[in-house]
Amino acid sequence: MKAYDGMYIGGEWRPAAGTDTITVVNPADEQVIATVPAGTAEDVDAAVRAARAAFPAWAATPPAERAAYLTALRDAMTARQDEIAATVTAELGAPLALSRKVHAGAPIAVAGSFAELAATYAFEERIGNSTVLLEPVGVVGAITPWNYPLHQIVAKAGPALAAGCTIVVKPAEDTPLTARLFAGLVHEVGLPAGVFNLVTGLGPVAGQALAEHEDVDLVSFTGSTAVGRLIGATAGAAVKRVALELGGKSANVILPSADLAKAVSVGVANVMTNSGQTCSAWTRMLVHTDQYDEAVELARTAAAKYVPGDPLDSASRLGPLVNEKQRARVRGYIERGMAEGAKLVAGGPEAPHPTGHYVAPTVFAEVTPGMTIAQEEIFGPVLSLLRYEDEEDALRIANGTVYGLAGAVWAGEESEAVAFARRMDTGQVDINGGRFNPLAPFGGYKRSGVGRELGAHGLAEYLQTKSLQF
Ligand code: TXE
Repeated sequence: MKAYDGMYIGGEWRPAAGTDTITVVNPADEQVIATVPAGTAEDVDAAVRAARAAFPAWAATPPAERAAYLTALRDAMTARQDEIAATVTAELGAPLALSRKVHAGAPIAVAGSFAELAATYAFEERIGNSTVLLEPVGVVGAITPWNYPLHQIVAKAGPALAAGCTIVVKPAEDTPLTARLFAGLVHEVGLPAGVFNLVTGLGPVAGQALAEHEDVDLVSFTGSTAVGRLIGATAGAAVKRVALELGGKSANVILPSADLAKAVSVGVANVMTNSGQTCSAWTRMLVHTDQYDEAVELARTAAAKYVPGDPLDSASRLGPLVNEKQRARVRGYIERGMAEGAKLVAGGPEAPHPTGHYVAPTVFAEVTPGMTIAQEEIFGPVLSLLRYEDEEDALRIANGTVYGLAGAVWAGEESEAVAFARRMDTGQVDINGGRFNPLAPFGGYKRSGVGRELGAHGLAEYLQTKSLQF
């Protein structure tokens, strides 16, 4: 157990204003691994002041120099990839190989992509008789969740720094250690004091103080729809910019011409990865009625490979959920699915281990579009298979939730899948598997959110325009 001190504010680790702490628990064995300070409105105010003071000079720093800092950050994360992975595994419970490849690997790619964008983006353009300047919005307040602890921070800090904004990050209570590690790297690469600040703390205290702070120009939030609504309302009342990345209930549409075995096995892997704690997870698998029974069998077999176990054991493919609250929530959804008449074909609500917040890989068949498990975000290793009669039916089901974050389409010919994807009400669709592209915009249609992250579209969220007519 280690008791960490301080908040990273104005380029140094400063003592917290209060004495309260947050306890960090390893979800695999439920042991306390650390405490960090629980920041207050006073800490948030100090961090916002530091960010404000640093803003003019950082905004005036040539983009190529800002790019060089981002490259240095990418290199520092690459050099510390194993330490990042171990930290994420300790506080989130993700299997170590996943932590290394995705939890550390994705932010490395994202930092690199924003370095490239900072160096090449047209921060000034001539349109007719106007010169349009794209200027940084100012001080950013970033509130991040625990599901991808480092990626969520870099997906906000990357574009903020590339744009010339300064930033205050309030990371999730469950995963502050990864955030502190990142702040250490920011210090190591010598980013000017106040450009990046970190305040650990509780959502309704430090998070709310940051969202409400009058000197924050843009609030960028990723998390639950309930908190997103609050933050959106606060930002709206203050007439300030806001970006919200909320939940999802993405459809994985397997058209009859697809390679069914591949589509099902990749689809199951997509849902089980990170124990289902992924907002873009393809949690609804849509299969043609003629292939449905075969798909259910394939899904059952594929899910059996995700044996829950110690994330430090290289044989484990499914770690625990982040905390007891999430496990209770997921088990509640599984019970609800059973009560509403879905057919449990794998897993279930029973805990597979006496300690650790584990949930068995769970597959439901005979799920109908109106069931709770087909409409609400579960955020656990739970897959629902739905049946469709024809393509129009599949489209209706795919588009039939309040969410629209991601999705997948599989078909024999790519063009057939692309034609279907064009009709989906969602922000991102993977065709026949897809591949992570850090330059592609990520974000939601409908109630999945407001704004985009990643790539040039993500960068644009952190910029405001000024036009000069001459
Ligand atoms: O989220 P919260 P929770 C979904 C997912 C999950 C559910 C609940 O369905 O099961 O949300 O997760 C901060 N003012 N997602 O309870 O509370 C909080 O400290 C300001 C989807 O963990 O929204 C943390 O930093 N901030 C998702 C962040 O908000 C507040 C990722 C997210 O926590 C606050 C995570 C307040 N009043 C959960 N209350 C995704 N889209 O990827 C909390 N916070």
